[in-house]
Amino acid sequence: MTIRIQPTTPFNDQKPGTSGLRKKVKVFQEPGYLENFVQACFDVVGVPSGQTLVVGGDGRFFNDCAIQTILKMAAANGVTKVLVGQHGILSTPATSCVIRKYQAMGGFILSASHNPAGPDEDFGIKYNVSNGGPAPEGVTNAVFAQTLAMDHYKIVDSADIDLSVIGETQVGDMLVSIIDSVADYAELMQSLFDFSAIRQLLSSEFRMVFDAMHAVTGPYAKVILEEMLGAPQGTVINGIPLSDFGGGHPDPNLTYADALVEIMYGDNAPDFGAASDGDGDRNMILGNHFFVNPSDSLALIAANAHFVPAYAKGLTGVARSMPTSGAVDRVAEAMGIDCYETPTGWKFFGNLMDAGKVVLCGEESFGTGSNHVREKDGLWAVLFWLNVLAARKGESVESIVLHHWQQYGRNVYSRHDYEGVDATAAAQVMDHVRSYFERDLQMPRLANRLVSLWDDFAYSDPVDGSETTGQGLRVLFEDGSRIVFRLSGTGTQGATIRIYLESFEADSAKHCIDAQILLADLIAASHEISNLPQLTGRDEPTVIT
Ligand code: VG1
Ligand code: CO
Repeated sequence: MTIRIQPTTPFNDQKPGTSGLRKKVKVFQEPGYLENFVQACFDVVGVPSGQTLVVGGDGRFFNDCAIQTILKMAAANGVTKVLVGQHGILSTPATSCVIRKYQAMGGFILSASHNPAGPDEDFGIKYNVSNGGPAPEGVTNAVFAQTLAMDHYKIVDSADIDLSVIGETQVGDMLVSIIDSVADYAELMQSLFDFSAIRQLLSSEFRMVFDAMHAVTGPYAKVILEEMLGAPQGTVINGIPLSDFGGGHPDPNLTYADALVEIMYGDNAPDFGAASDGDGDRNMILGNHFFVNPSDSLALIAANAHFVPAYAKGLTGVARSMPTSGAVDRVAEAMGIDCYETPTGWKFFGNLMDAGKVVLCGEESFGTGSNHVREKDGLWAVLFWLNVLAARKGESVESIVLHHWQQYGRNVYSRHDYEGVDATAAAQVMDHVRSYFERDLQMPRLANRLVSLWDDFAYSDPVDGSETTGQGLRVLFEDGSRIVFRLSGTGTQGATIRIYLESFEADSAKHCIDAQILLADLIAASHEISNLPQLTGRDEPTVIT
């Protein structure tokens, strides 16, 4: 095996965002761009001998090319063995599962999640560490520093391998094992949930539909829902992964999963609908004419965990990202368990799970998961809901949510996204919020409420003590309501402003009222303190959740 030391020059824009490095495909296709980042990861994590690496992705355009390059670089960097999903396919949670099961040193996930795919769209790469979770900030910061100092990368000159055939082959001196993309993950799911109860539910009158949005979850959902659990053929729609996701935007929300929304809000709608995103870590849960807000879904999952075999023995604790509503906090309080509040992004949950402090985690952005892996997990959430629906025989999704609100009260919640905003205008919006509060120390009244605190959210990791700052501007009101402003860290074009709005409603007579109506005064206040409409020229959000 001849290792080639290829001279290179640094790129100055390889700082990983909320979830890895995401850029246009065209950027990743520039000579050395992918290679520099991969080499920086190897340089930072080191490659002790005898180690296994996992590589897979969501099947988007450039997935297979990138895998061939990574394999040649892994061989040159001394990796002993690589596990690759067949056709280069591994969902994000499946990659996490495989890293853990085979005690790999870590893995590369090739995905830009729900960002559109294709030659002119987005690509992404993320390194996950040996616990199966995204590299923590200490590692991603070190990788970024390393990218700024790159002068060479290592690669072997060998032919591309066939990713379509399960079995073993070699790249240089390194063994490559092409594995079934679904099997390990499906086995893990079977070990967590009551499959026979779900099978019974799916063979009854109960009807469901799962929208894989032409992204990675198609093969997983077909095997698990249709083959293992006996759901009728056709339960999984848009189930074939396409390199451009069929031209769609596989973000499971009310705007982009419009085909599913139409079915679930149409005549003769099924009892249960769900969708996942590009890389399979997000989920949207719908009932017949009913949308489950992801923050509520996390709270419901926690409150109903005793119905699910793997969680029946109780939860040590739960965690949510800061912008996620406090609905799960109320469940944790009632259960007498700890609830942690972290910055946005799954990398902050890993330490808490490894330390045994939390079992369930969630984000308002359609992400829920548990310590079964170290990523959020879309199909896991769907199976959780199915297990709960099977256990609470005959109850609809809507009635389960309404009963939950009756018991705990409702954390009325919404997120407004302004996508593709000019980056300078987005920065001005954030500055406007800061200066609104900085101009006098007296806490103002807004939306007929007294502001009790405003800050830029900072987090001190309770396990390793690491500090993270600048995670979103929070305006907290005395009555528990909140407005949060954050700039997205996953986009590739301009900026996305996220405004998160929350208030608490104890009165069940008001629980059926639309969140946008209940939050109208906070929405108006958010515009007043940010001057967003004037600064961005937008009067409507791109996406409302
Ligand atoms: C978004 C979500 C965040 C999530 C991240 C990665 O980040 O808000 O909750 O963890 O995407 O999810 P941002 O910085 O754009 O708000 V995924 O499914 O893109 O891997
Ligand atoms: Co995703």
